[in-house]
Amino acid sequence: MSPTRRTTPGALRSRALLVLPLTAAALLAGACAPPPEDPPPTTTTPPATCAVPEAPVLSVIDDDEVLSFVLPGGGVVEVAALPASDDPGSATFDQTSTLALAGLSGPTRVLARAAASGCVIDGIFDAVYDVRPTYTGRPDLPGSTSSAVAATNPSIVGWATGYSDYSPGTDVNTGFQTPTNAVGPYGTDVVVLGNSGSITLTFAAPITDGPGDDLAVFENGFTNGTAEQLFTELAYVEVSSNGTDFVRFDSASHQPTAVGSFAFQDPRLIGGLAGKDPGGWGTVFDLGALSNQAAVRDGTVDLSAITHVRLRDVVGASDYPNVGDSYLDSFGRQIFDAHLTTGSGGFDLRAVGVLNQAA
Ligand SMILES: [Ca+2]
Ligand SMILES: [Ca+2]
Repeated sequence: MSPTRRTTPGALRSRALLVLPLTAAALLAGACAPPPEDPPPTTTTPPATCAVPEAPVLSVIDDDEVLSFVLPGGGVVEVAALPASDDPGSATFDQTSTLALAGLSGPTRVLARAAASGCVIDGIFDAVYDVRPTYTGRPDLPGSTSSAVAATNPSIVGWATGYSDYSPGTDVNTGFQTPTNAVGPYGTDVVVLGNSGSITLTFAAPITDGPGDDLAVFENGFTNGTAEQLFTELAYVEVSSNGTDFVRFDSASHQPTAVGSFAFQDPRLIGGLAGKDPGGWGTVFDLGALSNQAAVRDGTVDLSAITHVRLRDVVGASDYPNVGDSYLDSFGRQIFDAHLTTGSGGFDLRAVGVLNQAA
C-alpha cells in the first residue's frame, strides 16, 4: 500500500509521488497499517548475575608479582587491597585490571568485583595473600620462615590411601615406576613421574579446607651446603572431589634461565609447585587458595571433600618431550627446573600427607 513501493507504470509517471517527503510517506503508510492489537503481557526479566573476576592466588606470594584480573566475558573490574585483619567493609575499590603487590607486606586481603552495570553482584573475588619479599626458602636453614612440614610433624593426620592413575612420562626406568611407593606414610622410596608424567593419589578420608594448610607433598630434592640452593624437579598440584574434575593450584617461577641437568636452583624463586622443598620436607598447600576458581564457585569441586590429588610433572624446558610443549606458571612465565634428567627423569614423589581431614 505504500506509495513509494508502487511500481506500476502509472506511479512511475507520477514522479512527485515517488519523492514524497519521508514524513508524508510515513503518514500514508500509517494509514494502511493494521489496527493496534492489545499490548503483550508485561514480563520482568531478572537482571543477569555479574561475572566474578579471576586472578592467580598463592597463599605466600612474592611482592614483585603483579596480579592481573580477568572478568569472564569482559568488562571493567574494581579492585581493593587492605590488611587481612581489617574489616572488608572498609575496602576502597579502584577501577583497574592489575594490582602490583610492591609496597604491600604480610597478610593482605584482595577483593575484586565487576564494575556492575545492568547485572547483579552475586559473588566477588576474595583472597588473602601473605605478601613477602620472596617465595619461601629452605625450611631446614636457621631462621627459615617456610611453613613446609617435616615428615615427622604430628600435624600430619593422614596419608594417601591409594592411587587411581599413573601415567609415566619419558626418561624413567621401569624400576622407578611403582606407584604404591607414594601410598601410605612418608618413606624414602619414590615413584618417578618421568618427564611430563602424572599420578593421581586417592584419600579414603577426604582432605578438607580447614585452618591454614591442608596437604603436604614430599619430593626428594637435595640441598647444597647452607646455600639457598636445591636440586629439584617440580610438579603442578591439582585436586578433585569426584576424580574427574580437577582444579590446579596457582604457581610462580622467577627462575630466569634454563637449569641444567642435575643442577641447583634457588627455591625462593618458586611458589605453588610441589618439589620446591628438600627431601624430608613437605611443600604445603591451602585448599582455601582455590576458593575463587570457577569450578569451586559452581560446586564442581568441593573443597570440603577432596578425594584425589594429582601431580603433573613440570618438564622445565619447552618443546620436550613434544614440540609445542610448554610449562608456564600462572603469570605466563616459563617454569625452568633441572633438565634433562634421565633414568629417574621428572618429579620423584615420596608421599602426600594430610593436614586437615574431613571428620
Ligand atoms: Ca585450608
Ligand atoms: Ca627425578
